[in-house]
Amino acid sequence: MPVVFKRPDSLLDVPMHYCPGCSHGIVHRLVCEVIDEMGIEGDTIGVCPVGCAVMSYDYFGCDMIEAPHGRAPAVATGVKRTNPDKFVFTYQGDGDLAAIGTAETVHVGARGENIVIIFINNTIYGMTGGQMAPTTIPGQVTQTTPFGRDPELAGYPVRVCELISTLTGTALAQRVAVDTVKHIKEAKEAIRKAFENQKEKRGLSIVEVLSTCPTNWGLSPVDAIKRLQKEMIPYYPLGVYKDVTTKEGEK
Ligand SMILES: Cc1ncc(C[n+]2csc(CCOP(=O)(O)OP(=O)(O)O)c2C)c(N)n1
Ligand code: SF4
Repeated sequence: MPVVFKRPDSLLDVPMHYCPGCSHGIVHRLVCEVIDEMGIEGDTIGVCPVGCAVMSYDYFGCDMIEAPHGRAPAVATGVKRTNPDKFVFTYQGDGDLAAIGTAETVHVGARGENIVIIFINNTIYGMTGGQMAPTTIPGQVTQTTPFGRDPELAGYPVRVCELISTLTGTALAQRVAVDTVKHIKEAKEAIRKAFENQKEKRGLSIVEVLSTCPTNWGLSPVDAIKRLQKEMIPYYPLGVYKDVTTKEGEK
């Protein structure tokens, strides 16, 4: 019988530590499907973040390296410049990328580093117990905003794709979600496009994935998906913010 669905070869066959209903596992799978389809497992080097995906080197079958909190784009820059023939990607949460790592993220776009960033936006610090992230939505309750995020006190959220799309060295800035089958398919296409851009030496590609953290949101996995749809997508519209390969694709 023909096999129609299987674990990607580059996704290691081990139990994951992520909570039930967490999006990290889905996104790992999409990255690995792209790596398999492009046949680049032996030529790919990933950079792990600090956050819940800190141990993603246990799951990705390609070479992986660990970066200090927020420094993944800087580490990826060094890895790519010394290994220009390899595919290099970072995998980062919103605390890692948009708080302590803001400078690194902006400057890989400014420099047009030929790397891929997979950005997991779950509007919260997951690993450390649910503190406010730069992406926390106004009114959202977290451990450090128990009455809801008040922009007068805590400022407004950072919209990463919009910000990075303004940089000349950015080839692709696209926001996707993993709440429905249709959106998961689109997310995979965006990740594929990002890796193809690296092959063609087009510059920085960032794919922002609107993701769930049921544990720190205090919701069931099903209700977490509903929150993503009702609260996150309206605040963080899905779409292509920059795509140097299609002028029409730009917002
Ligand atoms: C320099 C430094 N500062 C702070 C921390 C503590 N810390 C570990 S993970 C984390 C936030 C992780 O949140 P996020 O990047 O959104 O990833 P998630 O866990 O939600 O996937 C923080 C603040 C650290 N490890 N190192
Ligand atoms: S704490 Fe949140 S982000 Fe971390 S594994 Fe659990 S659900 Fe996922």
